[in-house]
Amino acid sequence: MKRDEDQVCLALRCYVILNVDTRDHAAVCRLAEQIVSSGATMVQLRDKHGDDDRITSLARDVLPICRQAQVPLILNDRWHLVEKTGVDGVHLGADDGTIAEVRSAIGTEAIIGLSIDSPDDCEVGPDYFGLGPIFNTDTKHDAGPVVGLAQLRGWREHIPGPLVAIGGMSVERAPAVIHAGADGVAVVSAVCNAIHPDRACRNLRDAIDKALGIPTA
Ligand code: TZP
Ligand code: MG
Repeated sequence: MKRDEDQVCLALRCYVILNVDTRDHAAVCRLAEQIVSSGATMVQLRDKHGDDDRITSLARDVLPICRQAQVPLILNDRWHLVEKTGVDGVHLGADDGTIAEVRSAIGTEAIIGLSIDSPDDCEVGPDYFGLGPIFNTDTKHDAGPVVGLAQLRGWREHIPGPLVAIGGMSVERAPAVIHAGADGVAVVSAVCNAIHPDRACRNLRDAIDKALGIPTA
């Protein structure tokens, strides 16, 4: 995928984060298959506790699944594994290295996302920003204060680039989040913990595309 803004915005629409800590290898691959064939536009592998070998081995098996569906695959935090695994990019937090350092290590073609709590955290250089938690979440225990829809709307014009909103996302909430200015929705539990992740993902994608006024593929 090219790193131009329009392409990144399209890829951010239905961004599914696979928390891999709680799933075995085969379950992660199964879930990846389900979501990329049900409308996910970007996939992230997130593992806060596992070692590099595990994420490397997962990335190598999930990458062909994503490639076949033409869905970019992003690693959370571990930018030092981007080149080794061949994934499309990395999502960084405030403590994960500077954008310049990461860019020079992973090259000009890789996608870099940056988590922000507010427009004050924006830096020059990421391909997209991730703002949250927009709503309460049980998934990230150290998440900052809830942003809410009103602040999202007010802050949008002060965030200089593609924006994905995260935290407590659901099919019911997604339209309001898009109307408040986000280019897409990043989600963990509403898709991955659903009884039918494929249906949950498809419904979410449809709601997002409808709110964006894009005919669903
Ligand atoms: N960053 C801010 S909130 C969050 C992350 C990783 C967790 C989102 O998970 P959920 O289950 O979609 O609320
Ligand atoms: Mg991080």
